[in-house]
Parts: sequence; C-alpha cells; structure tokens
Amino acid sequence: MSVDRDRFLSDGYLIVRNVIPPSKLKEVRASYEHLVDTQRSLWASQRKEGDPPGGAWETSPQPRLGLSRPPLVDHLDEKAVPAIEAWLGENAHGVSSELLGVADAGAADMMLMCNPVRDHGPAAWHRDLHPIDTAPLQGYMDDIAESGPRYIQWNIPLYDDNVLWVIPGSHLRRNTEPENRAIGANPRLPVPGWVQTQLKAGDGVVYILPILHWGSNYSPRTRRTIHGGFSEYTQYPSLRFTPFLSPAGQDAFARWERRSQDKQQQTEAALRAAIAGDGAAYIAALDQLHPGRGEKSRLLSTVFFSKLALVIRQKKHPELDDLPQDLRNRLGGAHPITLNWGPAFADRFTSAEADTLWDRFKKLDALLRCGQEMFIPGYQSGPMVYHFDEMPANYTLGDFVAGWTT
Ligand SMILES: O=C(O)CCC(=O)C(=O)O
Ligand SMILES: [Fe+2]
Repeated sequence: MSVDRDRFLSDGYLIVRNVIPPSKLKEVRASYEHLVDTQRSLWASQRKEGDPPGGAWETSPQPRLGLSRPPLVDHLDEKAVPAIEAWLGENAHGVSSELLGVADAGAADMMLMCNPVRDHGPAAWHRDLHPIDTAPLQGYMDDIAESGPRYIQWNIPLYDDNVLWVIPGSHLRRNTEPENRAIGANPRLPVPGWVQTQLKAGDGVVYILPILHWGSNYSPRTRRTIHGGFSEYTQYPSLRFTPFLSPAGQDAFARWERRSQDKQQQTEAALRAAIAGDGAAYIAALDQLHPGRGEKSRLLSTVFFSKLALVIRQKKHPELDDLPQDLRNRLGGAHPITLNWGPAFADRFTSAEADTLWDRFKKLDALLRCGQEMFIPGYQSGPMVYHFDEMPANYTLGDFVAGWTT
C-alpha cells in the first residue's frame, strides 16, 4: 500500500479504501457487536439514579466503547480478537507508520463510536485540542510543519458513514475570522470550507489532530465506527487481552509496551536533567525521546513537560488549590500522546524533586498564561487564563534553560 503522504500533510486528512478488507468485514462486525453487548450490560449496571435502564447507551449522543481501558478491557476475551486485530492490518498499522514517518506506529486508544438510540442532531465544530493541559495550537502547528505529526487519528466505519466533516488545511493554521464568526454564532452549522467525508463500510479517514472537524449528525441510523489513532507515544492501562491474540498481534503489543516504558524512562531522564540544571543533558534526553525531530519539537515537548511538572506537583501537594479547576481535573488523567504519563508517574520523584522541577518550569508556565480569561471557539477548552493559540513570543530552548539560573 502506498499513500500520498504529501497530500495528507497539506490537507490534514486522507481517505484510505479497504482499511478493513471486505473479506474480513463480517467477522470484525460480529466481534465489535459482541463488545457492544458487553459494554451495554456494563452501562446498564453502572446507571445512576434517574437514568434510563440502559444508562449511557440511552443517554449519550455518541455512545463510545473504549477497548483499551477499564472497564471494557477487563472483559475482553477471544471473541474480541477480530476487533483488536482490525488495528493491525497493513492498511491501518502499515499506512499509519508511513504517514507518521516512523518504523512501527503503535495503536493508541482503541475505541468504537455508536449511534445514539434517539436523534441528537449535530455536535459542535472543534479541534481535538485542549490547550489548557497540553499546548497552544501554534506549538502543534510548528511541530507538524517541521517534522510531521506525532499522532494521527482514524475513523474506520463498519457501515457506510458520512458523519464526519473536516476543513482541509486547518491543522496548519489558526481559525480564520469567518470561522470564528460562524462557530462563535452557532457551532452546529456548516462552516465555510467544509468537506463531508463519504466512507463505505471498511474504508477509513485518517486526520491530523488539530484539524477543525464536525460530528455533523448523531441520528439513530446504525453507526459502528472504529475510532482512535496511532503514535509512537502510547500507554496501555491493561494488556490482559494480549494472550488471546495471534503471535503477530502479541508481538506488536509487546513491542509497543516496551517502547512505552522507554519513552517514560526518557521523559524521566529529561525531567531529572532539568532538576539537575543540566541543559545539555536536557536537550540530549529530548533528542532520545524523539530522534530526528527538530527545535520546534523540543519546544513543544518542553511545554508538555510544564504540564507534567504540574501533574507531579499536584500529586505531591494535593492541598495546593492555586490552579484553575478545569486544569486540575485534566491533570488527573494520563495523555500519553502529549507525554503526560499520568499521576502514577509522579511516584518516580521525591517531594523535594517535584518542587525543584516546578521551579524549572514555572517561568514557562507564566509565559503560557494570558493574564486574563479568554475564549476562542472550536476548542475542547472553555474560557481560560492560558493562551489558546500563541506560543511565547520569540522563545527558544536556550531561553528555557537560561531561565534556570536567572
Ligand atoms: O463522530 C465523529 O465522527 C467525530 C467525533 C469527534 O470529533 C469527537 O468525538 O471528538
Ligand atoms: Fe473530535
């Protein structure tokens, strides 16, 4: 399979035919349907007071299975094998590696989006980006333009699907004024420049995350669309499903888990270099973490680390309540594609190390703040005191390291 990577990088999305080969579609559908049944009984048993009998299955506009996370991951058995191995085919894993420009892309969150039981209409246009606990859009744009994306996302419908709309090229630029006006006025209507994806069962659309996109219609029409992505930065809350997989499948998850441990180790090395005040070691650790990527990647990862420093600080000092609540909430979960390995990662550091680490990053954190609460439409962050779009002006890694001594 050869794909047009240049077109993917400039448009920000690509349609790939037969990601699931037609000969496999039937068994993949059956496997996912089994998982839907399993998840539905979990939702029914977890329903809260006042919920209908089916719980989230009946209330959510987009009921979504998370195969790689509890609780569903703890219920996977051999019937889940075709669902998981759908991620491993040449047109999913192979194409993802090619588009990311890496030897062996790893499956990140593996999910399935389903139709709601009643009509919920359109969702809101958005970028899958929450700058409050990750980084401003400009940081992603610069990184992607310089070295390509670190993470790519897929929709792979098991039944024909045209729900997703995208704005080509919007992954490499901020919102235009017309976009801000349109999304600001009513985020649930078409926005100028839209393209509606038209996917046959088994086809896929792969896209670069900051792209502006729209779940245009959550109707009761049958929808079973595989959703998730590939990256070199993955983390698996549980791998208890791997013994059921084929030898090649077992090998893939073993490789990706080893790499995840390596990336966590390299992240720790970078943070320890910062604690030690050793700029050369800090840069060397970043280059180990993403070999071949450039200065913009080092800067973006440094912004990600400023959030990880907050994760660690929050774990060591739960009594501190000087952060916005939205940020505190988000710091409670892992986000490996932005190098946030979750609160347990904090256990690698002492409380004193956590304090020094925060000292190293707090000047950068101040530069990421905008002084007063602001809002830009089309993000997964509400009004906030951090910049949505802008990276610190003229800021370099040299400035970051120099800040440790001044
Ligand atoms: O339903 C879709 O295809 C889009 C879903 C989406 O954008 C989201 O849930 O973030
Ligand atoms: Fe989205």
